[in-house]
Amino acid sequence: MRSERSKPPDRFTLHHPALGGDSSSFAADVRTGLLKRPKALPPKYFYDDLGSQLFEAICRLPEYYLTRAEGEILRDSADEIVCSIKGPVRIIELGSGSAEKTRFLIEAALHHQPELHYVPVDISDVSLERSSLELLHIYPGLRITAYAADYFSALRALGKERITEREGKRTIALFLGSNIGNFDPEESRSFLREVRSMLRPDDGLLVGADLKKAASVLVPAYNDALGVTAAFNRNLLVRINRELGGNFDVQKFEHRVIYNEEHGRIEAHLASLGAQTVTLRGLDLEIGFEPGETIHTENSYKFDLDQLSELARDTGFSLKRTWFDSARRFSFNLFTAAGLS
Ligand code: AVJ
Repeated sequence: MRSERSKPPDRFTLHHPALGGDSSSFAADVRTGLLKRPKALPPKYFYDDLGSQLFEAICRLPEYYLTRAEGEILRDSADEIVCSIKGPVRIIELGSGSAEKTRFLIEAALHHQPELHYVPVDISDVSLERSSLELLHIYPGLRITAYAADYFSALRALGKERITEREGKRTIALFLGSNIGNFDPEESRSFLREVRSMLRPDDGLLVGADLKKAASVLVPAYNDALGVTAAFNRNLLVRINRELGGNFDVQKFEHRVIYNEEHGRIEAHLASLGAQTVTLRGLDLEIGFEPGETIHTENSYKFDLDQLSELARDTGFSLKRTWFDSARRFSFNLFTAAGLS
């Protein structure tokens, strides 16, 4: 007799832990950000449905080396990475996006165990649903519990569910794609401490981090010739228009990118072409722009190995091992949870 595996829908659960709070926090964050001097908006709001798809297009651009470098590491080392955590595992992924590269790790885990519980977290529920159904279709041994939320709401929900204490398995948490680059040094510390508090000693956290390199390589990666990254950045204004009743003239804002050497980060801005006033009906707000005035929309920090091991040490982990692509552009860092003292 053939044993029947359950069909995808039975193996898939989607949670919305932050539901209700979501659109109101977008409104509040946009108000706060546009009243700041200099003006600034949080990058997590890039990822509406179109924004998520534009980001996937960015990952295919010739200038955006990060995705290919990361793919190279995973292709070569997924097995080694999974094997450095002993015993059967579950995989939690923070910011799973299309989860394309995660397949290497899922496959490596399924070489050693018949079934795998995968717990992706992403701010876009459309991406989550799409990628999860695809994965369930490919891997009959997979079960998925997905969380559509920002990182902090999801971590809170995961902590409450005590997911990492169940099934007698170790956890490998994934934070890939240099997503950590969006955080300031203090933010990345509070985030990693939060992750650490959900994990148990000897669990692992795999951190993908882009490495410091020449500005002549970094800047084009964030200011590509086709203008896809420019569209990704300006789509934030399109989203504000749609969801908050704004009247931004998107053509009157230009995508600007600099490498800030002092902070070791790429910065993205939207610069106002001329003096203009924008109305946000949903916020009952009018915002003036001077010619050339900017909205700071994103930081992408670049790392060296000292910073990464310091980051691990500061947050209850130790940096156990680092993998590189052949050109040493990108790094995969295995943080293991140290015992809490
Ligand atoms: C998704 C945060 C890793 O900073 O490289 C890509 C986002 N922004 N191009 C990055 C991004 C512009 C990306 N991360």
